[in-house]
Amino acid sequence: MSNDSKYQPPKVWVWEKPNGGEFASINRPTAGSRVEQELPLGRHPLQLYSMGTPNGIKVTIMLEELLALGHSGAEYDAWLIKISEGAQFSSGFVELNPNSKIPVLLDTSESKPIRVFESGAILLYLAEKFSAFIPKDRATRTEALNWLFWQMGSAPYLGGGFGHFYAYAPMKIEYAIDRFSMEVKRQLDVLDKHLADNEYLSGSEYTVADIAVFPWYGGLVKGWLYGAGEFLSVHEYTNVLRWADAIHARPAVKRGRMVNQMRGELSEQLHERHEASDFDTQTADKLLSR
Ligand SMILES: N[C@@H](CCC(=O)N[C@@H](CS)C(=O)NCC(=O)O)C(=O)O
Repeated sequence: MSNDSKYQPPKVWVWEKPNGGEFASINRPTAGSRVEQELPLGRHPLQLYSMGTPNGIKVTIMLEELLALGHSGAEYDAWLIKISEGAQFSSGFVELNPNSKIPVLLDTSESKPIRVFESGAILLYLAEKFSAFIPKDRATRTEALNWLFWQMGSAPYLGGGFGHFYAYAPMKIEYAIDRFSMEVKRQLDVLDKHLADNEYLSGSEYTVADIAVFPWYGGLVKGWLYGAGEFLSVHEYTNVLRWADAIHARPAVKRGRMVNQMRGELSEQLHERHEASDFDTQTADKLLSR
C-alpha cells in the first residue's frame, strides 16, 4: 500500500474551510439552526420531514406497510427536505431534530404532538403505536430488536465509511477504502450466514428489522448504492440477495422507495406524498415539478 500522505495533524484542530467532497459546503463543526423558518404542516396525523435516502425510505416503507395493513392512523404527509441545500438546518427542523438529520417524524395525533428523530427510534415508535411489524413474544421481539440496533450501529460504516471514501471523498485513499470495504464485506457475510437459516432477520416474520436493514444492505446487493456492486462482489451474498428480492417485491416497499426520492428514474420519484393517490402516474408527474 502506498503511503503518500504528508499530513501531520496539528496540536489543535480548527475548522478553516470546506474540505471538498460531496457534502462539504453544508458541513460545519457546530450544531443548531442556521435560518429562521417554520416547517410546513399537512392535514394527516403524521408529518414526515425527510428525503429518499436509505435512512429516509426506512420510514416511508414502514408507513406504506402500515397503510397496506389498514392502519388509517398511519396516514402521512411526507415533506421533502433537500439536505444538499441545508434544509435540515432551519429552525423548524432543528426544533424537531437537534441533530439536523433526516428523517424526523411529528405525530400530531397525540394530546401533545410527539417528535421522533433517529430512523430506528421512528420505526420502533410506529411499530409500538400500531402493534405491527414487531413480534409479540419476547424472544422473537428481542431478535428483531437485535437486528434493528445492529443496522443502526453498522450502517455508518457502510455509508459514512465505505460510501464516503469510495464515492464522495475528493481523493481516493487506499487505506480508507480498504478498511471500510473489509468491514462492509464482513457485515454482508454476517447477514448472509444468518439469512441462510432464516427467511427474515428475526425468523419467519417480516419486521421492523427487515425494514431497517433492506434500504442499506438490500440496496447494496441490488447495486443501488455507490455503484459498488461489482467492486464488493455482491453476487456472492446469495442469501442476502434472496431476502432482498423478497422484500423488494412487496408493493408497499415499491411505494415507500419512491417517496421523497430525488434519484433514479423520474417515474420512481415522488418528491412529496400527501395522499395515497399521489402514487398515480399523472398526479406524480405534477408533484415532481413542485
Ligand atoms: N442515525 C441517523 C442518521 C440520519 C442521517 O445520517 N441522515 C442523513 C441523510 S441519510 C442526513 O440527514 N444528512 C444531512 C447532514 O448530515 O447534514 C438516522 O438513522 O436517522
